[in-house]
Amino acid sequence: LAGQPLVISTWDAGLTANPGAWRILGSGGYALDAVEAGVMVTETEQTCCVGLNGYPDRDGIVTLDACIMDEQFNCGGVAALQRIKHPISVARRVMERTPHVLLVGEGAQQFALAQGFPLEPRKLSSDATAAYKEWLKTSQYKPIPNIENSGRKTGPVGGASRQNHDTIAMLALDAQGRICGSCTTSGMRFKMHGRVGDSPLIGSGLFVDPAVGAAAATGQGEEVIRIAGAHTIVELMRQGLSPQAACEATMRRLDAIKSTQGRDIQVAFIALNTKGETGAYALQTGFNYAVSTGPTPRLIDSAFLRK
Ligand code: SD4
Repeated sequence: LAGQPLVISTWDAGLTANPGAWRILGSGGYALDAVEAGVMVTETEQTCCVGLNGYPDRDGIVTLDACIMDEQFNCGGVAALQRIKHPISVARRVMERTPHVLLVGEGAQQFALAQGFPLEPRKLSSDATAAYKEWLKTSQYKPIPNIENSGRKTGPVGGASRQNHDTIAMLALDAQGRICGSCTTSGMRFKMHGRVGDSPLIGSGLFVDPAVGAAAATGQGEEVIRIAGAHTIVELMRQGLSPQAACEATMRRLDAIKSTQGRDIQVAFIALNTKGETGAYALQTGFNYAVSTGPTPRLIDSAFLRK
């Protein structure tokens, strides 16, 4: 008997990404195809900070991180990938066509080219150019919490239509009960060249266990890596916690870490279990996520820890 498909993704990018996934899920398709197609929408968007239109690192270079995981522990990722439009699809090829899980930098690009992905021009979007010029005035690396909040402008380059986040993570349950996940990002804006965040790391930015469920993260990647965020959430669900309770318990653990305490950062989690129950939780106000059980997604404001 076919179950009810569902897709959940981070931020308001989900409003356009979820329908991309739903076109596959709604007609009985495979969750893996859905989470790839869904975030490809975001990777293509002009007005979004995921993919090649994203913000560059401190050297002015856009470097992309992504990973994907299916319902059988197969997984693949790319990190610090340059000039390739769809890192999520390269991540899927790493999973399906190599004996490896993660390719980085030049090697990842070489693999992408060998797989037939076109090399895109080395060029910043006009938004990213303006933001980078502005940043160069002070050259301070300062993660801004909730810059991703769609209600908040990103200063000189902000705009009503711009989706102010740097990552989309997506989890999907298909009609056959298969759960898969994807995550793609341009990473923290103005990061050090070569810096890799949580988003391409299986267990940190994304984790899927077919017997339990899946989880994914967004926000300050270093803090997520420190506690292996997505894997921790899935393990707590294995012990019987709901997706919501597991996201909250993991966030409390993150916030209890000495080096994290008192720092003005944002981290957020989403989770999904095999019953189709969902959860989401953020460290601070400003995080939202999109859930679809049909063609039209619902955007939901997340609960958060620090009041
Ligand atoms: C990173 N987790 O590179 C990503 C950034 C992010 O919304 O999620 N921004 O650390």
